[in-house]
Amino acid sequence: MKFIHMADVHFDAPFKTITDRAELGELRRLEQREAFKNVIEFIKENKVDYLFISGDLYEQEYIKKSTIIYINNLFKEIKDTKIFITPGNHDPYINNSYYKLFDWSDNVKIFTENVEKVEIGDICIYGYGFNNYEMNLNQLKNINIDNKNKINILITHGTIINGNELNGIYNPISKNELLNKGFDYIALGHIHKRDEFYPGSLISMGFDELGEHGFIYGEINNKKINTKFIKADKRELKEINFDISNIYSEDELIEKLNLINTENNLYKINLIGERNFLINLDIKLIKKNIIKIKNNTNLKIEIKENNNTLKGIIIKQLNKKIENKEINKNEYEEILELIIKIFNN
Ligand SMILES: [Mn+2]
Repeated sequence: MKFIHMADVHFDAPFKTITDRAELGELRRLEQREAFKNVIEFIKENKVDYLFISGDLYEQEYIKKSTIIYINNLFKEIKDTKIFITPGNHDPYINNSYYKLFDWSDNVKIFTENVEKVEIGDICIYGYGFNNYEMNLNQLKNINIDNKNKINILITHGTIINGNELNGIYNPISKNELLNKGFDYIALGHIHKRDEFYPGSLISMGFDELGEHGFIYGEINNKKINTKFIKADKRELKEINFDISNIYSEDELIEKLNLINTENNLYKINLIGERNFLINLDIKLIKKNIIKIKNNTNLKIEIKENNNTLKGIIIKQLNKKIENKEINKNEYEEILELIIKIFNN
């Protein structure tokens, strides 16, 4: 049998913190649809039997009914694929959830907080999901695999805990207990970075999710499992440091930033080093693949300028003010920056 394990699509997420560019949220939501359609196309081409969606398919707070219709129409296009969805902390199974209210395609099974087992031939699929935005019920303890000769699969959304204390509000799951149950495949969601239980978010949601994003494709033959990662997000988010110590004006900085080879990826630039000028960048003047700029530079402090020029005298006065704690570091830097700006022009 062939399956796909995906999670954390977060349909209709606003992508507010990812960027300084207002229009990028909309663009990224279109790319989210494109990545999801890539999964559907992959399923059609490879005649995949099962699609496991391990929570956070959409964001309850922002999801539009039109998006639910869009998702469901794609599910209808893969009628021979059995789809299992477990609600997560962003799309919990609550009273006004579309999971409850919407008339989903016949090939879709949505789990609730109660552990359920669905048996199809020699395959047993166990699943449960969030009943609210927070959940700590340890439903896993209620699961006992009754037939180890079958292919036993678990689908849920939660946090793997290495120790014994099951603290936390996002369905903490003991790793030991999980491994001792004896599942053949464990399909989790929640952690957006891919690892042994998690496929990672389908597309990157922010600069804490660098690298490739997509889904897991698996084949099970005679209880032997082979899985591989398939990329679905055409872009990667990347973050680089950019030293501006040898740059002397904002125009020059813009020119140099626009020379960075971003290819098709999206960049966050951390400006570092000592600045020689006031930075007040207009992101519209910078190439569109640079979507966030963080100013981590330090003001070049010309404390040595202690001579009897007008500039030297003013800086000397200012240095006294910070020594006497009449001004704080931020005020000091602000004033110093202004002095430098006036004298350098
Ligand atoms: Mn998530």
